[in-house]
Amino acid sequence: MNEEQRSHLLHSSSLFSPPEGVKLSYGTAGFRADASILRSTVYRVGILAALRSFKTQSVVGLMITASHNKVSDNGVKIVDPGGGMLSQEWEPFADQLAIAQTPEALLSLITEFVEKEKIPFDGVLSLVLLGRDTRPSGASLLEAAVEGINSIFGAIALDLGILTTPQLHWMVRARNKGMPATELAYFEQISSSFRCLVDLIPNETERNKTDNTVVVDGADGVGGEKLEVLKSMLTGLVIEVRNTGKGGGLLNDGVGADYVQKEKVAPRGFGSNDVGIRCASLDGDADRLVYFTVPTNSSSKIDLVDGDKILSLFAVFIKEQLSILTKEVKENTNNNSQARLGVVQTAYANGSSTDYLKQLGLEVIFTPTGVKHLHEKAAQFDIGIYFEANGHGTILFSESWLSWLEARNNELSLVSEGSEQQKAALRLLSVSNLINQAVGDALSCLLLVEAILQHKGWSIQKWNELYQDLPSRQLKVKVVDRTAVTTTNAETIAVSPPGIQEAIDAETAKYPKGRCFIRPSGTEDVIRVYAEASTQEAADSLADSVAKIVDRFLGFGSSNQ
Ligand code: G16
Repeated sequence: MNEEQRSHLLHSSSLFSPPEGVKLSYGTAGFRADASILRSTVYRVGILAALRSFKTQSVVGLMITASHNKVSDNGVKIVDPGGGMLSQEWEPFADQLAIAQTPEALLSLITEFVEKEKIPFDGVLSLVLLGRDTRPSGASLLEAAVEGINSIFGAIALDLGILTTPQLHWMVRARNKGMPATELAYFEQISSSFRCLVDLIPNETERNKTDNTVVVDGADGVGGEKLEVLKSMLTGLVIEVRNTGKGGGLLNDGVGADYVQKEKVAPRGFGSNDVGIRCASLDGDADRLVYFTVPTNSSSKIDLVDGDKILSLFAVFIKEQLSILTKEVKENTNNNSQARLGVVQTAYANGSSTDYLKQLGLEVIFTPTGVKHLHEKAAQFDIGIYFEANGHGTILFSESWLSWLEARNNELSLVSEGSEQQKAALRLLSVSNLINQAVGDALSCLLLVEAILQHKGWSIQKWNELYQDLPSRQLKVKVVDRTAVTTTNAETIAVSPPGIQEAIDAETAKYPKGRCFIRPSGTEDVIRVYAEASTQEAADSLADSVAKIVDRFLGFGSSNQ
């Protein structure tokens, strides 16, 4: 970096001093905190994004969102060139940048890092695509990000306005692949692949068995707004969107996938008129999706169809199509096309879902919470399906297997156009175009769920009967310092503070089919507690007792759930 660049950086960063006494870190999905303290962090992430683009000589993304968190929070994260999360190798640098106290300290960190990483500046382009959700704090934080990007000479910031998080991930990936990367291209791709899947449904009788209406809770966020646009491009599906954000409702307040999944109650705007209807809920930035039905008895909990069930539905469908395809391949050619299909879950996955997936003969892998971990593992399969119970997930197809599939489809269209095998190949190709290959995406997952239900002629009730969830309960506990809890074994064992895991084990042993773990949240200042047991009362009681243990070891003296 030359002298002019250094003094430009010093001047620019002097306008964005970090808040005193706050130490933020690049958590499960970037930096998140109360929006009022985020300007300096977002500015610095702007710098980081510009450097990442120079380093990779590709387009990267910067998203301003706090997704499921309350409306007064906000956050920022980087999208890597492939469309996934920022490489974890760069996270420690992000943490250091965020806490540098003075412009000089910041400059010295950047200079050192640029040298260490051998980041080229001359003659290469740096382009950062920016998006934000509908939070009121988004516009001013976006300005801070642009300032950060502009503080690095040669870096260009391109503001794409209000987007869902998965749309930005999709656009970054598309742009780097030389494909059209506009919002319209996104809508066209997912709506046309949905149409292909519906056109390939075996016969009219099957199709007509499923009611083609779904009612969607938009969490009063960006997802509802975008779904209104998408639905006008669809045929064969009727979508009613509620909580679109236009009726004065507050983002994520008694609405949204996180609320519905954790509390197991219907969101605002859903009630006795909706009993038995297929309903779905998006989260604040539309990267999560869960389904539910409203029960007859207004005081009881909803029937939740969570991320594990979405994963199972996808797995059943993909496996079915693969077996049609590979049966034919084995009979007629020597080509060994057996795709390696695997699934990835986290410790939050309901035990029954894991049993079910294993019974299907699938390889199941566990990772810590956070799409960045699941995505990495899923990418090791030819077809990798990953989902968190909270509804965040997608299906990844390897480039090499997709090339084989495309070639196979071309062959089949010459020798047996319209055969069952060719239809299976076309369905799998359509799934790969519909489902977001960059990150979990509620809108594309919604369309895939709807296409599969129509294909199978299943109601939501039939889908929900794939297996029966073990009763579970999740709680949050406020503690003095959540970093005091560290975990191992995909977050199922607490390593510190000493003695806490033994106390949890002793409590869990009292409950038939009991399972319980704790972990520090990477998006909220809390410890999360997850408990599973043979009855709902037992799961509630186990979660309560363990929350008290957490409070005893780390809390303020009284459980705050
Ligand atoms: C983010 C991550 C998810 C994670 C969730 C909760 O979701 O993308 O992978 O499950 O946070 O994380 P934690 O339990 O660490 O707070 P979102 O929808 O908020 O972006």
